[in-house]
Amino acid sequence: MRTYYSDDHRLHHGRCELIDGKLMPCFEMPSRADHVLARVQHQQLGEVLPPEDFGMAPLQRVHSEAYLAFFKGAWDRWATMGQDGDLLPYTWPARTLRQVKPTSLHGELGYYSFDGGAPITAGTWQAAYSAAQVALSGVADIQQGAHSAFSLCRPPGHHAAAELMGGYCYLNNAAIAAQAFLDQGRARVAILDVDYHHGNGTQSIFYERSDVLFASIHGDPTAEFPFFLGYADETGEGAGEGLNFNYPLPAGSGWNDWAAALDQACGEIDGYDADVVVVSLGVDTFKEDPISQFKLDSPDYLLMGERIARLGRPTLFVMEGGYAVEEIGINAVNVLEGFERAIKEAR
Ligand code: Q9C
Ligand code: ZN
Repeated sequence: MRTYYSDDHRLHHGRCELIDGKLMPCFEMPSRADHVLARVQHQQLGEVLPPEDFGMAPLQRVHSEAYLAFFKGAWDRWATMGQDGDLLPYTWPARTLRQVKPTSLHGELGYYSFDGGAPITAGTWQAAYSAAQVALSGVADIQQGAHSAFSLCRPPGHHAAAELMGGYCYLNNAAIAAQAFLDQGRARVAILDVDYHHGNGTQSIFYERSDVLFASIHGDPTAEFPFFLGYADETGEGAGEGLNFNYPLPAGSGWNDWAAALDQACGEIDGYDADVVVVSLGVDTFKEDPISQFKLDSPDYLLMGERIARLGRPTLFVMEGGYAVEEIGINAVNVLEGFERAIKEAR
């Protein structure tokens, strides 16, 4: 399969995040994408191509114009204030507070974010914009007949909602891709989110929709980020009722428990008869991941890819999390190699 990748991801390099009461270097760093790209090339997965530019319209199908304009312009406002450090929010409209949009930079930033984990730097907009184009280029490849494609997006996207950044995410690459598939004539899209963290942004975007099924396997939100979404009783609403599937698993879960949840999710995708599958491919389920609590090992990712292949549907893989930087390439590409191996064996 072909890989889509842009060097623009390097333009986003946050300095630090708050972990256990300390400011630590950001886990979501440029070398993550470098390791994945190096592994794609080493394993000769297929061609590596730069994204095409599909412009703002497909982003506006998922995110509001006001949110996009705020994100695009935030750094210049910050720089105009004489600042050059990372722009980070520190106040949010939580319970008892009003959902008003203030006019000051930090007021607006609090309004448009849900945590302090998504720093805006000078190049964050361009990096996130290009990551969305990387996702859209994978869509175009599949629309032109490819059975699968890999969008090596960075920064990741699945925590970003229509008008919220957070959890290292700004633009929801997988949601933008899913919406593009629908806009280009597909009727039913399934998003399978295998990142360790619940894809709260993606879930919220499609929660009341019947044209997108969302299934996510993740750390139990009673104990894990993002804490406030991702419970098993969130099944969708309105037209989307019965099309949202959360599989929260406890800390320490290994491949057997994880694979049982994957089987269930795949059963739902088969029942829905999705025209295309978008995989939010986070590999922070790895046993050595520094911020996660699952116990998957590198060979398990081959099996993950094989199981996804058995859905027998066109599949776009969109890179999300994974912070064990040395192994992220092996693990992510193992999913793709397992997928391709199963496709070849089925032929
Ligand atoms: N003590 C993605 O994987 N906070 N985002 C972790 C650990 C945020 C993860 C704090 C984790 C966000 C795309
Ligand atoms: Zn994650």
